[in-house]
Amino acid sequence: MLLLSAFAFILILFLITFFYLKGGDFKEMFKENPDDLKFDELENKTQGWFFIAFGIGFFLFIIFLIFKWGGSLLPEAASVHGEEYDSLMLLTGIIIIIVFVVTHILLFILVYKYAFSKNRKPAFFTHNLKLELLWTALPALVLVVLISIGLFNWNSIMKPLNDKDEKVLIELYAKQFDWTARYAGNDGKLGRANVFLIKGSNFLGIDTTDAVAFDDKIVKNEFHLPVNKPVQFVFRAQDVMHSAYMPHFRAQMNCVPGLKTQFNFTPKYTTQEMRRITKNPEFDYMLLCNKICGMAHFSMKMKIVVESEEDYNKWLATNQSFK
Ligand SMILES: [Cu+2]
Repeated sequence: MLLLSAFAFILILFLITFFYLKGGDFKEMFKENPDDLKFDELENKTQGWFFIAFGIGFFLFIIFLIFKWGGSLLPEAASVHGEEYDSLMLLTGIIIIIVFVVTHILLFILVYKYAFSKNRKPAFFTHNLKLELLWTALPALVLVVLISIGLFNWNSIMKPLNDKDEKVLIELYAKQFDWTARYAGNDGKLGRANVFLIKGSNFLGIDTTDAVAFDDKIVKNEFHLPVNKPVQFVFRAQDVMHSAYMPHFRAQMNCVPGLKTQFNFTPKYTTQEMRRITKNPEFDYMLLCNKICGMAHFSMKMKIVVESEEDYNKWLATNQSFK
């Protein structure tokens, strides 16, 4: 309803402006000599007021949108690195909002203030060093700060876990159109695998001669993670590019055929805790595909359950080893 009235408001403003400038008046705008112009001061002032009114309507609409849709943003990050990620996002958002508000207030007010007047000649200058320095250096400085923070965050997030680190090692395998998780098993290592070895029920192309692969566990439909323990992910794709997207953990990585990619994060909240935080008893973590990879791309998802290490170990024990 509010949305409709906002549109109606804009439409009415547009119609008033249109009928106000009756057809022939448009030609007047393009006359070369200002003395030939038939516009009077009053008409220009009115146009200026229309702009102010439009500006106010525009800002009211933005405020309405923030209240209406602001709540549909992602909940609090559920991974340790997600906090850094979110604070950078917040900083970027604050800078953008300040620039947006200031430039738009100026836009509408300056149009009103400097409407055409016969008694005023526009200033003419070809170059202003101070001005150019200001609008080059200021955005450059802001970008340097944002990008530096981003690079530090990126490096700390992307650093692969050490071989000696306590961790869970999981391979996420993408194909049109589902996900498969492979757990490293007791040896903490994933066996060799290659798409050229795919045959019959061995749809991950696991090397059946590699003893390291024997205790690997293949999991479909949903996979589990222990809370507060680093998880090292390795990604593979069979056919086209996919993208492993786990929005609640602020994690996304491309899955590329013929190439292994990796990412690690530490889950901070169990599914149960997140249900309390989001006040949604049906909340579930999800792994989604975030590359449009074909007709059934939308259905390419897998549930993630985060639980205590004890429950996680119990669940893992119910899954069979590869061989
Ligand atoms: Cu996909």
